[in-house]
Amino acid sequence: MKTAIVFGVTGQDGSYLTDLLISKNYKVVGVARRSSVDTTERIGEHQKNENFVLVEGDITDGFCVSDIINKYEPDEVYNLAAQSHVGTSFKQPTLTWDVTAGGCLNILEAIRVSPRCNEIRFYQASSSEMFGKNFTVTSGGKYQDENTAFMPQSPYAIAKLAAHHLVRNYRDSYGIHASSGILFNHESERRGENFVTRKITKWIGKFVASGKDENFPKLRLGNLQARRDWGHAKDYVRGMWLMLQQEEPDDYVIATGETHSVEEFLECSFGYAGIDNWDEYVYIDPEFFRPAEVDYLLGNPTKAREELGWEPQIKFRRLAELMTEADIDEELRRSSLQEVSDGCLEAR
Ligand code: NAP
Ligand code: F7E
Repeated sequence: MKTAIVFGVTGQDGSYLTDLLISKNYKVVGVARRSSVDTTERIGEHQKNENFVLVEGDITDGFCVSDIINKYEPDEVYNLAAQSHVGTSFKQPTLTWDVTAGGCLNILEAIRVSPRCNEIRFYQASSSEMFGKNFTVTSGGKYQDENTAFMPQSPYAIAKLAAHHLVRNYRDSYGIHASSGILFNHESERRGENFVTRKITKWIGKFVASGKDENFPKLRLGNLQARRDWGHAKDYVRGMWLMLQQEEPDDYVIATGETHSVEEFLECSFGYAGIDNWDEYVYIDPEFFRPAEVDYLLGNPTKAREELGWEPQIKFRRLAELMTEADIDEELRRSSLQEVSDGCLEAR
């Protein structure tokens, strides 16, 4: 049985990767930082599984990272932990740097000094945000791939780029089997609620559960013109695993090859909920504009398709529908539970 350590196990990707690894009969050691509240909702079902171990750890603490790697003797290590919100990175740049760049360095160092250095395969969660304002232009259009130059636009993207270069440097310098997945935006029913797609579908769920109350507070958003290449997280964690099954480590773009604006996501998700006039429910709030924006992302995943055999199963429209449906169901369930509990209180 193979052992995998997943840093960032409580996050969106950590939970889907754990689903995948457990289904492939791995022992999974999930690392979660200490919190005053329970953060394990997304991995709840695995906690009873004998092949899953949850350990406390913070990637900014190098000794802690080293201890975990030495204790569990992993075959594979996935670094999904990060301060992953781009907007937040402008407000907390130092923390973002320490976690997102420094954390990756701590893991690489722990692997380098480990007696099992040559047996461990490492995955780093790199990001399309590293391309920032850059794209490659050909007769076929403009896109980003593994050869596009980086021009990061936020403290988050700069920290990710530092980590990306560290991975390449440790691979070249010490022969570590370390790969970076340059993943474009991927979302899901488990996406954090302050990323734009989930913020929209969560609002729709609550609005529908309110009975489409005309006094319901508007959805406050920033730049609706930004374009992203959005896929489903479940597909993307398969790409991570495939990278570590290759004989040689390398970097790969994982994307759907389609680009859509935030406005198109609004049209699609509101439309799915039977609301055609989405613009009447949205308030443009300067609070949600960023000091610097990434306007256009469109990934070219040819290398991943040809070398890993990776293909996305879920694309933009289906993604928006799945997320909207899940949030409507969840909010209707919550409000009916609330009605039952209110009824019980009244009956007392
Ligand atoms: P996420 O939901 O924000 O999860 C981030 C995880 O990192 C959470 O488990 C979080 O723990 C953990 N974490 C934060 N600081 C930590 C620390 N100091 N020590 C240990 N753990 C810490 O992000 P995601 O969407 O799953 O993304 C996974 C990774 O891929 C991240 O590195 C992200 O930057 C990168 N990425 C994401 C996308 C995307 O579109 N989703 C695209 C490209 C790259 P808590 O639960 O305690 O907060
Ligand atoms: O923003 C615009 C915003 O925060 C998408 C992370 O997973 O993917 C993610 O980063 C776009 C931006 O994702 C709101 O300005 C408008 O143009 O959902 P987001 P992101 O910044 O693309 C990359 C690949 C990662 O690596 C990151 O970890 O939507 N937008 N109005 C808004 N964004 C937010 N969050 N909230 C708004 O109200």
